[in-house]
Amino acid sequence: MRNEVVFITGANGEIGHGLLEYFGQRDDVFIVALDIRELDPELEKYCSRFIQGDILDRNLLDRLVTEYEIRTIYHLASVLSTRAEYNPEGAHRINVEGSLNLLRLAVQQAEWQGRSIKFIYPSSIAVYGLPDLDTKMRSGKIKEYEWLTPRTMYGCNKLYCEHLGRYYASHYRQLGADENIHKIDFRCIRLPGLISAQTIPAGGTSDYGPEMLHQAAQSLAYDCFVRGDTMLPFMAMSDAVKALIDLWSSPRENLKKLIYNVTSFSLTAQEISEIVARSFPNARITFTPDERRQKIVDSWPGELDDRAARDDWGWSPEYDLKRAFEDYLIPTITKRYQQVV
Ligand code: AKB
Repeated sequence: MRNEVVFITGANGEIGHGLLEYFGQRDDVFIVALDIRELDPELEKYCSRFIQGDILDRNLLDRLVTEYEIRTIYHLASVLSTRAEYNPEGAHRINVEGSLNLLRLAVQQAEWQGRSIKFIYPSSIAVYGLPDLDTKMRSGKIKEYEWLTPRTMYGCNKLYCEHLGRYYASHYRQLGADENIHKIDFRCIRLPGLISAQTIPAGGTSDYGPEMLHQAAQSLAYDCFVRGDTMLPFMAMSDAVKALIDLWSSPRENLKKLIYNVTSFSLTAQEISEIVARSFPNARITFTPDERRQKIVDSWPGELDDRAARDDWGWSPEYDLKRAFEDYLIPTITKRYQQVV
């Protein structure tokens, strides 16, 4: 009998670190991990196998079918919002064609195994596109079906991949001869900005939150690229991992939706800087808004409505604002840079 394999793309990324650590502690789940970059040596012990490779390489993905019984795919690999704007077509290839390749792998696995495969997809607040700041300020908590008019390539890609997931879950090959085809068990969360104590993000537009914190912890100056009054929803990285695990383990019959908002706390860039300055007295934080990146965050919701996730699968973050900074981020980051020095 082959072991249950969880296949994780983008394994070396920020969320990948947390997920690998979680599954690595379990002895009933084997991880096959993929990333375009080398894997952080710290993570190697958690993987049955690591493959350095490209999600656009269909031959590589095809070979997996003969080797593993993949029950779950966590498709984390993507090009984030700021980076994607410098090469929109390249980002589209990775974010959309790459996702399609993974959905195709899920279908192949489902056919071989005669059952449906869980496909866990982290989407983003970038799928939303509020038309102006005034609307953002007036709109309050945004629900899953509101303002789906993204202004970034990354947001368009995430939204489209949500639709692809819905298609593979409900309508795949709907005119084909085989009506009993195993559909994909697609499960998606829309994540807010994430703040990790262990890793530093790259290429996103909500990055000012974690950047401020990590720079201050190293006594380095930070010039924030958005206005102080910019409000976004955020979440501690460990809660993002928790959400991805909780959604994975939830019985399918409890899930009334395919796509759920999840959030923890909302605060302004100024509020983050004040918390950071209180914890790191050497912090030097200034604000020089970059008008174009500002427009991107102004189009993202200030707050998310995650009632559906709470009702359907019991979503509840472990870290509210106070706990996130006081119990997790500040102590862990402090320790991290003390060790480096
Ligand atoms: C980004 O800033 O692109 C990401 C996101 C909000 O999905 N962190």
